[in-house]
Amino acid sequence: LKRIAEDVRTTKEVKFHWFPKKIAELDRCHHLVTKFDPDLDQDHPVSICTSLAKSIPRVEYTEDEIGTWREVYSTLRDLYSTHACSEYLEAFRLLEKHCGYSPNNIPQLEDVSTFLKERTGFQLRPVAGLLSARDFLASLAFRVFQCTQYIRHASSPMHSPEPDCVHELLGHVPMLADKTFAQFSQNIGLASLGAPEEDIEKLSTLYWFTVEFGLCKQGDTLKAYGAGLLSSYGELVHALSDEPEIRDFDPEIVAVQPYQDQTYQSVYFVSESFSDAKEKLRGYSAGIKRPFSVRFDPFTSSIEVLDNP
Ligand code: HBI
Ligand code: FE
Repeated sequence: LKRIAEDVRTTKEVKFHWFPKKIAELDRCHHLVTKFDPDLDQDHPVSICTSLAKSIPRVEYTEDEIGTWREVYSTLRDLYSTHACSEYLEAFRLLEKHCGYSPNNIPQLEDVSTFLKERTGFQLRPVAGLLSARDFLASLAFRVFQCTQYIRHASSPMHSPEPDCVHELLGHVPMLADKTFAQFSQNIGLASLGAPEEDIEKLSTLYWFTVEFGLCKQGDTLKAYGAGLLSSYGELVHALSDEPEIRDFDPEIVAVQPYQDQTYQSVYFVSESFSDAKEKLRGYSAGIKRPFSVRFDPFTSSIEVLDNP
């Protein structure tokens, strides 16, 4: 947007939030938010290597940590065949075969990242905790998923108030191996670039009710694809019971649906398919007011910015 930068006196000038145009600029998208009790975070690494240029350091998890993983993994795995969507099940099978997914091993982010790159071009980047919504969404525009590497505390294996590697590896990673879902995720990211704060808020809410807590139709049944569901035994059972309200996915409605993150959701949204969700999101995103449009160039992994006429 040189025209705007150089010609600041034009009456057409519109201000918008800085956003990364090149993948290397994601180094500037690392703003952490402390939403939860910082005392719970004491044993998280304070500084970790997050550069995309370097490989992700391998972590040697302790026996205690592997014990926590084993407990969650074994419990959830039993539910997946009846509760997870087919795209998830297919990727999970491959992850067990090729990526060290097993009850006795916490997969290494570097191996998982290599796997995802081959499947959908998504890559992982280690991050120290909960990022600002703007930074987190911006990375999705580049098919980068910012991923925690530490595991929840052993005192509550079935619950973590913050994202941890159980949530990322069992919740997010299998879905990011699906082509249509990967495109859907990137599109949320692209819609967020330089968007006003209100739109970031709405896109976060859309992300919440799809990527985190989404359901989809498969044949005559409902299945889960949201990472918050697929990494929580209790909520996965709840979501597919007859307790919650189930509504059709409509971005205009979902974007302003209030939610809370302290207990199970009381409403979930069902997509017909990932292609359908992607099409609906496209329509929604077209309505976000920005003085420019963006296009991802996969050859250079950069964002082309086009001035709107
Ligand atoms: N940060 N590390 C991390 N992981 C997430 O899953 C995450 C985040 N920040 C915000 C966020 N998710 C979402 O709640 C939306 O606001 C995008
Ligand atoms: Fe998540």
